[in-house]
Amino acid sequence: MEKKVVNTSFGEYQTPHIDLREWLGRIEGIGELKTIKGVDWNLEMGAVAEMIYHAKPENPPALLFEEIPGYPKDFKVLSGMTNSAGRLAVTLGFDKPNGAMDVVQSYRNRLKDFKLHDAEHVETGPILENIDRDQEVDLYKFPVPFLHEEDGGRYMGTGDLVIMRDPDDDWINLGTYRVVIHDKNTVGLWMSPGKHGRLIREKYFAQGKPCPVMVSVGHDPLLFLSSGNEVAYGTGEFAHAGGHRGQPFEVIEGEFSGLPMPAHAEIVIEGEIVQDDMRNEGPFGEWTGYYASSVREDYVVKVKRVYYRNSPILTMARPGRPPADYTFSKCVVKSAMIWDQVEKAGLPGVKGVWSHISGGGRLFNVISIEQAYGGHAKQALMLAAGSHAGNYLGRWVVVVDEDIDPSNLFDVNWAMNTRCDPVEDIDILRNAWSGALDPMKKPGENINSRALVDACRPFDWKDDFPHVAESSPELLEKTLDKWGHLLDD
Ligand SMILES: Cc1cc2nc3c(=O)[nH]c(=O)nc-3n(C[C@H](O)[C@H](O)[C@H](O)COP(=O)(O)O)c2cc1C
Ligand SMILES: [Mn+2]
Repeated sequence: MEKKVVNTSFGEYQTPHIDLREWLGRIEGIGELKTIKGVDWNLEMGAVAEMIYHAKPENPPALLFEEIPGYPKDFKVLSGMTNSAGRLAVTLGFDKPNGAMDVVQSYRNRLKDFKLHDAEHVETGPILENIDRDQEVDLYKFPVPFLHEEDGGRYMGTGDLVIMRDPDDDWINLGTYRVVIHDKNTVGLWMSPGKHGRLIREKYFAQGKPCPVMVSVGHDPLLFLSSGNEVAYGTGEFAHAGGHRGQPFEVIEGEFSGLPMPAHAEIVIEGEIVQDDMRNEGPFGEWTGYYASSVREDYVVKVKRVYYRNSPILTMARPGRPPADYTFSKCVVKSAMIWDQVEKAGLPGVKGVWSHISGGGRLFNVISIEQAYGGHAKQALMLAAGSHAGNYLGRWVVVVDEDIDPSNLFDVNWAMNTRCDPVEDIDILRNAWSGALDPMKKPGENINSRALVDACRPFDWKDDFPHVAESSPELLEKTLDKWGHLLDD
């Protein structure tokens, strides 16, 4: 791989990082890795992650669980990979940020002129260090966590990459979809209607064929960022993550399916989804903060191969009542993607986008604009709600003026309280894309409604709108100069 030296404000790196292990060294270097020994896979790991991510929503470390009881000493689990502004910046190769909006800006700037890098096929790599075939497959050899008390099983795939090939157009999709262990060589894979993996599975099934699939459950977090967020249909997420990396990811073809796996992944399972075996899947504590999808029958994957590195690291993302161990990073990437998509759809004057953590990066999205014409605010609402990144399982979209920081919930709420006339300024969209995880939906219902909230000053009399009762920047500066010391104690 080409090595180039890049100076970032973190220091000098040989970038990009080659794999999860090199990346772990870097985040340890910025003081954001916490190693914890002796935590049990059975509920403890999930509860410890919840405890830390709830207690320290600002800048929590990544958690590396080591010496997990009942497992080989060198098998590890990693939680909260990208869940801070600093770790996101290291992962994506940005300068040291001043908070979340800085990372949103950098990500969105990169997307303006983004070049995809298709994966490069290689013959060998560390993922081939160990291969279990057919009858040798035993998924219980890994310290897979049982995450929440009411879960229907041990979820091996949470911070995962589900890898599939479109049988018609031959592109490779990655999606992050939950994977539960049913028995030593069978897993359940839940993909919500409309997700690319599910559309692909339906194509194989329509042809009467099983659907080949691979799941990486330990890998470079850069891949997770592309896999777990909405990249356009037909654009391969390997190529998308390679675009961020500035060079291709190396992939190796699997023995069973020929699908590509990251050459530097930690653990990859390979097999096929079959039509003639259905088993109970769920419930699972989810990102909305509820056990929202009930137990139902779903298709399963028959696992034929397991590839893993020596001393493997399983990557975990534990959804649950927010904030969870991945929600911050989801919100950053989501905000930047919505910003990029509304701009590419022609919206001018966007000052910021923030997808709030309380909504899991989907349910409460705010866009701020500098209004330039009547209807501009409504256009912003419709595009933010309709963009591919902002569409699935949304609820509230709010547009605010440029003086409101969309990530500051207090100020957004103040704008809603003072610049919005509900009868005029709230529109309801019906029959929008939702899914089983929506706690407001009955089983089987996959659509919901949206509120589009215009919390901007009314454009037609914006200049006559009451002035904000706060000191002018000049008076504020003078006051700070003379009296700022009063803030010191
Ligand atoms: C940690 C995490 C877990 C997720 N779990 C699921 C899941 O179980 N099923 C699902 O349909 N989407 C899930 N998603 C959302 C999808 O990964 C996301 O919508 C992504 O865009 C799917 O890829 P696709 O656009 O190629 O379908 C999850 C996302 C994250 C970040
Ligand atoms: Mn996709």
